Amino acid sequence: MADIKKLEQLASQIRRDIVRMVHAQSSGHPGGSLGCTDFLTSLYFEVLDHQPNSFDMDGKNQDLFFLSNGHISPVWYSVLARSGYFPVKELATFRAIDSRLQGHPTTAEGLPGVRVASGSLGQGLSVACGAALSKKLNGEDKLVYSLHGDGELQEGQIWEAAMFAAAHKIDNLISTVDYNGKQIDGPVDDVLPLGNLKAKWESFGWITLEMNGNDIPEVLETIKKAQSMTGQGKPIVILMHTEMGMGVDFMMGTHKWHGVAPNDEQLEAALGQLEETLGDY
Ligand SMILES: Cc1ncc(C[n+]2csc(CCOP(=O)(O)OP(=O)(O)O)c2C)c(N)n1
Ligand SMILES: [Mg+2]
Repeated sequence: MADIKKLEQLASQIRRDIVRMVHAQSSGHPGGSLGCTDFLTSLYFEVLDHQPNSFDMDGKNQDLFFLSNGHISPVWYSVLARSGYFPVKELATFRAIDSRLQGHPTTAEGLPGVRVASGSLGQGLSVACGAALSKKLNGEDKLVYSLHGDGELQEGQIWEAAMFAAAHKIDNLISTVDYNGKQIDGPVDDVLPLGNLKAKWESFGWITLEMNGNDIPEVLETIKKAQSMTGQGKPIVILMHTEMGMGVDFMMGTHKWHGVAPNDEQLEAALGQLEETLGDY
């Protein structure tokens, strides 16, 4: 039985980390990070069968996660650190020269938890398909998870990978779309509409679920449902409705905080809305 209160406290601390990291370097992406905090907290602290203290690139006999929308690195780095992949105090080096915590994750720095570079949108689903297929070929029963932005779905490579996954019956893969309706330049519907996204994924041969990504109990319940549907010959995608900037009132309801850092006053205002539960780094 998941301790929801504990996960919510973790999420509050992780949101503090996000705004503090981005503020400290005056650069980074708070909007999508705050929107995906509840999902990534649930995934890393409750769902994944993983070994944070003995990281290796292969991740054999572990569940794997691939972040495809790499610009939301602040939330991922905080979740990785706080789940034990590397020291929490290293979050203070976010985006610094020679840091292991580059603006967009790369493997060159050797940061535990990162198995592929991301930030160039569209590539992560192909990577997740390859990893999931390898697990099947190796006879492993572990699962592969991936996260994608909704704006990211405008990349053609996503749909090549979607076709590939269905054709090869990759049924140990649970992908999630951060369906916040927003991207760097404005509403997704204004930039390049996705149409009926559920129908689109289903027509590509995927089992398609939906959830409110800012409701931890619903996230856990939906992932559990997705897990129960693995092994049925089809890949699974969860359309996750989120609010960009969730948790900080002036960052919500707009795409403007996709990649903008708060100034000193805005940081104070943001921190005033996010309880410090585990101690700041
Ligand atoms: C291949 C590629 N093209 C363009 C960009 C620039 N870019 C960075 S984030 C972004 C918007 C992505 O929107 P979405 O996936 O919805 O992320 P959100 O704004 O919701 O965090 C774009 C176009 C990129 N990183 N990679
Ligand atoms: Mg988006």
